[in-house]
Amino acid sequence: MNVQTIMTNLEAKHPGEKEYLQAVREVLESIEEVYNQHPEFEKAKIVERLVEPDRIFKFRVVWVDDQGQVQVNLGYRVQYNAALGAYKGGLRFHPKVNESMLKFLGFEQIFKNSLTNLPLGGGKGGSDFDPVGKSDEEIMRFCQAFMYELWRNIGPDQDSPAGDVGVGGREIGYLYGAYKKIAREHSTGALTGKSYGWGGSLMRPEATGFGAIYYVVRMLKEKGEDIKGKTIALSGFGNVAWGAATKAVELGAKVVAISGPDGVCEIPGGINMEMINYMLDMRASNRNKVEDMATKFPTLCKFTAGKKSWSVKCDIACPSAFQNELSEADAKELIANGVQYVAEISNMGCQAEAIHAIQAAGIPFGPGKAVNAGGVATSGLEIAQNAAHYNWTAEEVDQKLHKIMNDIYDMCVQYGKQADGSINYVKGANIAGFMRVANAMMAQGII
Ligand code: 2IT
Repeated sequence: MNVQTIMTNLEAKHPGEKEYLQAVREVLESIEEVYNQHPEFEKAKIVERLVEPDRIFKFRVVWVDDQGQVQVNLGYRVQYNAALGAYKGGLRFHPKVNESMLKFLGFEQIFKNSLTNLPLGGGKGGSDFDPVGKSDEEIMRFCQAFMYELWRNIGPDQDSPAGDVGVGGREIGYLYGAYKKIAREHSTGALTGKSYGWGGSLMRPEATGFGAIYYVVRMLKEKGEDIKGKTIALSGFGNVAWGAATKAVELGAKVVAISGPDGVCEIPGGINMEMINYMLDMRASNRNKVEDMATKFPTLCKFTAGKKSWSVKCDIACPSAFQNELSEADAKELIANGVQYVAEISNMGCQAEAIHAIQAAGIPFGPGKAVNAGGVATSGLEIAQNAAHYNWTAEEVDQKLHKIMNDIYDMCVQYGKQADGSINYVKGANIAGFMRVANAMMAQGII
């Protein structure tokens, strides 16, 4: 494989699909060396097959808002690769959603799901629907309209969506209710992230953030350090930041920043449980303003409009909101302020130049597809429980999640250890994730 030749062809075929091309380039660059040691991969055109999704569904979603106005959105589901199992991946509702964004997320999902060692293929979907400012009824009507179209293409043995940015427990409830009504399929794993009591798994809401902190703990341990007493800057205040903050505080770390599209909330004394719980109210309000935290806790937080979490001095920086949210300039500011570790909890949270700057400074960098894999892993555990018509206890799920994250960490070290003893977690995650998919594709023939 020649990465540049493949990228030139892809750029010509998919012009302007920035995020998709960025995600593909990052993976190809890190697997190139290993790939070229396997002439059978080249002969079977594994990479050329892997970079194009199996199929993409794109559909119109029509719904009526509270004013009686007809609204028209676009819906998508990208079924990317099923070598390891039925398609699996979240749904993102955000005004910037387009095909490129969902292709990047679906492509990343293939390798992330592979890292979990569960039988999960890769997929992603969503809509350009903007949940900000929408009423609960509008959210419900939109979810129902979205499912009118999507239901035919999903199912526990076919494709199982979950949440992502803009899609949480409430949305999954409405989507699942609509799915059951239309498909007449009940108690199945056609969607994950359901609430406990009607098919959901305990610990699924916490899983992405908890898993990420389990991974970060291992990154620190590698250097003989403990998370206790470390300061952490998170971004966003959604499900991912909420779970990470909960586990970080439990382990004695201090979360000193969260953020929103409006700015950053600095929390010099560290976030407390009351504030962490308030993050849930902030999300449910659909206002999408982190300033609400400072309004509610004025003596503990300081809000600064237009600033990001990366302007706050911290030991560990964890992007946990959106792709490309941490730029090269942000990385340099973090480095100047003494950051010791960076771990992406969002998907592709760092721009490529930011990752290069962090790695060049000798700072360990954990990539999203490994760090945040606990979310989809626990979705896999939810499907397993659904198939068995059984529920595991929170301790059982957490134990399995913890083991999966430890195994992912070990695989990243195995494939990412450099000659000088340092660990390139990006390379480790990409190679480990890729090899399992490539071997499955080889075994299943040219299809
Ligand atoms: O990016 C992700 O891994 C998710 N949004 C979760 C996917 C899932 O199917 O649980």
